[in-house]
Amino acid sequence: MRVLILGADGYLGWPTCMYFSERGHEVIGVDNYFRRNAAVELDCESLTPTPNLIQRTKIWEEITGKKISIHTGDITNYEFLLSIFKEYNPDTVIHYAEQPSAPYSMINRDKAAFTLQNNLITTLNILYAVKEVNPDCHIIKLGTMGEYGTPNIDIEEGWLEIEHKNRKDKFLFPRQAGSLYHTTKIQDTDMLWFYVRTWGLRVTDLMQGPVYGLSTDESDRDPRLISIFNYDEIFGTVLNRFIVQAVAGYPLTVYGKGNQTRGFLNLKDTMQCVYLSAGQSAEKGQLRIFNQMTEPFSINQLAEKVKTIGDKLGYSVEINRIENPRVEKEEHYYNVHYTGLIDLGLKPHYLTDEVLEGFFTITDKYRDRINKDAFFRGIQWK
Ligand code: USQ
Repeated sequence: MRVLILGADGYLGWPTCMYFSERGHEVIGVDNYFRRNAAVELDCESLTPTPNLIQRTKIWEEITGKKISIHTGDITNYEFLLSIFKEYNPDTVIHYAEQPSAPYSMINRDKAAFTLQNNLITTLNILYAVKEVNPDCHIIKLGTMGEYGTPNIDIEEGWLEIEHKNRKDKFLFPRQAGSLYHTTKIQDTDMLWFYVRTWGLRVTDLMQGPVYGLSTDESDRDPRLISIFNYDEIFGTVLNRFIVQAVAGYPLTVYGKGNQTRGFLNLKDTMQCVYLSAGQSAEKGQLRIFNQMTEPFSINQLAEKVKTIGDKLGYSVEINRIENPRVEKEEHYYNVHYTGLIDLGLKPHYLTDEVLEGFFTITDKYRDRINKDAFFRGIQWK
């Protein structure tokens, strides 16, 4: 495959570049360094020191002999994106190039507008470039489990069959987001579905839950290959934050009652899911949706797990229930169907005690870089 990875510098983007390259595919990575720059602006930089993409691809080539092509630029610029499509004519494009943070989208009007503009225009540009250069190119798009919200019914895998006045039809599962960021993902899904129906494109939309972890088989070869890893309130996901908080001796920040439940997955499983989706493409004219998670946990369950393992390893972990800065249900029904990726061949890495211990060990190596001021500033939804 010739794979174009948009958002190649990110937490998921760079490990995905290595994952495909390692398996013999031609990889082209593109990024505009939005996240790095935003993290500098907001004083919440990565726990891990990460060379830029050009430097990282050199290290990757040194170690493996494999090349990854890198282009720096913004894909909201259609001419730039089109030139990349024309130069490489990819079989698969993986779209990670979005503003990925719910809290970021809630900081103020400008950040909300940026999120809307960036996320929707990048998706639109990809659809147009695919149509113009090669309508057969498979689009893999990172959506989010947060598109569904927390409805009081089972969450199906993307679609819902509805019977109404003795007639039946299948629709996108009802979506109701909990942040403006999540709303843009719903809008993306709707846009993808429109162009799939209209232009007959092939699209896989991955409804991914919060990802955790710092280690992949590729990055474990050399610390310089490790991914960007945020643990701050804005760009860090909850379990990643809890581990760094535990290492720093900072009480775990459980928001509200802590009974919010989400579907989690290991970084290694994101790699597998995207790779399996690429290898077994959606059909022409199909919007294929997978729920990309491997285990549900409540925030309290995660905090307890981190405390148990952290205490065992000699950290003294405290749990602090703080007033929830977000507007979300803190107690709700949550039963998600997620068999599609297992059917494609996913072999999950579950959150065992060993996995958590390994996570503590690798995080501890970077403890001197922890900026405690980044843990909590209280970005309010209201
Ligand atoms: N939470 C805490 N304490 C914290 C941080 C978060 O209790 O210190 C709670 C939140 O209130 C929320 C849950 O943990 O109920 C998940 O929060 P999160 O920050 O880990 O995840 P979220 O903001 O929803 O976004 C992350 C990714 C996003 C992805 C999404 C999947 O940043 O890109 O789309 O996870 S999902 O959560 O399923 O929508």
